Amino acid sequence: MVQRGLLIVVEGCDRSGKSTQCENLVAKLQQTGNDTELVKFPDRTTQTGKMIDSYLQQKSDLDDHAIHLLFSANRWEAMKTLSEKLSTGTTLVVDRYAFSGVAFSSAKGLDLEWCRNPDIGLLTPDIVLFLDLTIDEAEKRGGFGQERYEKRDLQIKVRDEFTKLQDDTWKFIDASQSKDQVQQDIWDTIKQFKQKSTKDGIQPLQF
Ligand code: 2DT
Ligand code: MG
Repeated sequence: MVQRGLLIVVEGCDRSGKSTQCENLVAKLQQTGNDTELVKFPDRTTQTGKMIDSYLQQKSDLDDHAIHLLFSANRWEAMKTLSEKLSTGTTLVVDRYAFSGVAFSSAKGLDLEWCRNPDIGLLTPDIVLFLDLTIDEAEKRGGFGQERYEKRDLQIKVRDEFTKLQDDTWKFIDASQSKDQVQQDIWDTIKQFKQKSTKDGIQPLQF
């Protein structure tokens, strides 16, 4: 029987280096012989993803609840494919997941518990790497972009909301370090986790 792949989620505020680090991690896992793929949410290529993209680029407006549900639907529609990949041995590195969904919407003022509900039942990550960076440090990295949520005041609230969501699957990574050091910390964390989960016998996938 094939050992299932790991579901590794990477979260953090904008400019924390998530996308670069996700690419590095995927490359490193592949080089060391692990069948691995990169997944990114929102997936802007699907029908829901196109609506999300237009909203983020401020080309369209949507009620806060409606966009929250769209982000969640954008994950739900991917679950069958992702779960098949995991069960056939592919490890997935996921750039943003339901934690971003809850952190951003609750930072906008929606009720935290309400925000959690639509994502209940999604695949549970094995490990969540949180790339932690203060908003001052994030801003020093060339400022935020032009998208709807890329604003200082909101980002401060988002970071705060993220910290309310942590549980024992979370590992905090100090994202203020050099790119290489962050990469090293992530690799050490993943290596340790892989050793431990193989020794303990990887648990079945949890929905
Ligand atoms: P990127 O900059 O990573 O493309 O993200 N977001 C993301 C939400 O508000 N809810 C969600 O469920 C997810 C996954 C975070 C685009 C923006 O979308 C926000 C930043
Ligand atoms: Mg962004």
